[in-house]
Amino acid sequence: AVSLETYDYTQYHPMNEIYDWMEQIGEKNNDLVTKLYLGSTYEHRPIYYFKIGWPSEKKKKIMFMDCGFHAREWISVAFCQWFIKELVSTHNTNAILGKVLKEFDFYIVPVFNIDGYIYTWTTQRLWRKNRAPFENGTCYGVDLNRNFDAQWCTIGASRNCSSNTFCGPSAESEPETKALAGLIGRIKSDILFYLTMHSYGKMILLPYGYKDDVSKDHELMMSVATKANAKMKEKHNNEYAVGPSASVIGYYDSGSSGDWATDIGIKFSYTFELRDNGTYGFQLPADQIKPTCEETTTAIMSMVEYVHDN
Ligand code: ING
Ligand code: ZN
Repeated sequence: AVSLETYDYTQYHPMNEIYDWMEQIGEKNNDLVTKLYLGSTYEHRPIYYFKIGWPSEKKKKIMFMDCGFHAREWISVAFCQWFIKELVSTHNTNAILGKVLKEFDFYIVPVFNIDGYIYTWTTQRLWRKNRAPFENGTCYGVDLNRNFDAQWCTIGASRNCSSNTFCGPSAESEPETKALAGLIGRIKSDILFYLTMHSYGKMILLPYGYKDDVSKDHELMMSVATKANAKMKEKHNNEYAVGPSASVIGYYDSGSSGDWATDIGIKFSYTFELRDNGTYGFQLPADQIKPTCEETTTAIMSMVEYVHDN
């Protein structure tokens, strides 16, 4: 078993270590952190999320964040762990964070696609989808970021189960999708931010992916993201591309969680594509975990602060 005191946030970790870590970080910080059950994966593993924030009389806003949608995007999983570590270890020394945790609850899913993540450690490093079998076990996996009920499978997704963008047999067909959409749907009126962390490409993507239209809060969303990007640049002189998904990526995608979150009324829905630009791609070297997580933390805290102050 891993120990929280010596847990190395600058390395990638296999799922059994992350499960250990989740258990300990919840127990050791139980005044601030609650570990909760989200649901089960296709292969019956538990998916957990963390609720992080101080108890309050007032109604709190929620910043919802998920990592590890896509199995091979290891930096995303490393980021959620880093971010949780930052929240629990710096709230005493960081005055802004102390304030933020009184008004916001962070809901964080550190590893969403657990079956896929394990598969990238044991069998195939570049696996993307979940591990549900189709057509008598001749092909595997639904792209969980094409399985949401947002113009499901109309564009930029495939009906072929061997495709990397297989949308599944129906919207929310997968237990992972159903669990996440269920939780978000129940608390959506309190969610101010929905952030979904992917890699790679160095982008902050705004709605929409399935059409050229933008969110009704587009101007505000752009200024929040542009400010966050500028703050991020101060950290390691790294900049991301900011803009609507369809125009920044250059193609359409349907059924993504970011579009779905926008369609159910969540105001600030951003899809992050973390480092890098393709030099290492999904296999980002471990020595970039620290700078990537530092700059991304800066960006996200800037977003919360902006909304907090304005
Ligand atoms: N990229 C995203 C993907 O799901 C994306 C890009 C963003 C698509 C937003 C649709 C909406 O394909 C990665 N790296 O997974
Ligand atoms: Zn992804």
